[in-house]
Amino acid sequence: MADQNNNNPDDDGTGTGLAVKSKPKTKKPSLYKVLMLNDDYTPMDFVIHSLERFFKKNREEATRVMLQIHHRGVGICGVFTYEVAETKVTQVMDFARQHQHPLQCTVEKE
Ligand code: TYC
Repeated sequence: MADQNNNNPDDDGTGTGLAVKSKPKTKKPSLYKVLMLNDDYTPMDFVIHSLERFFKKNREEATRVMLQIHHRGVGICGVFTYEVAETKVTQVMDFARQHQHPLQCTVEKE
């Protein structure tokens, strides 16, 4: 079969080289969970609003995640590549600090 999806640097596409199967060089990036932690002070509405704003959840899903954190102590906001996960954590923690809430977020490898 012709090498249609050609990632092979040894194949110049002229059809004169060795017919070897190309191996995709791309690797799937590792994924990281953004976890949100419960506390006794952050208002439920603020948590719901944060989940809507930074994790693009609708009201129903944001409420479900907030209640899970409230009852179990921790919940998953989303799963992202490392840089995106770290950015979300920073955004949520900055937002919470601005409003003087102790809301905490962390990143954990999947
Ligand atoms: N436990 C908080 C309260 O009763 C609500 C809350 C939910 C806080 C989730 C943080 O990540 C959190 N007001």
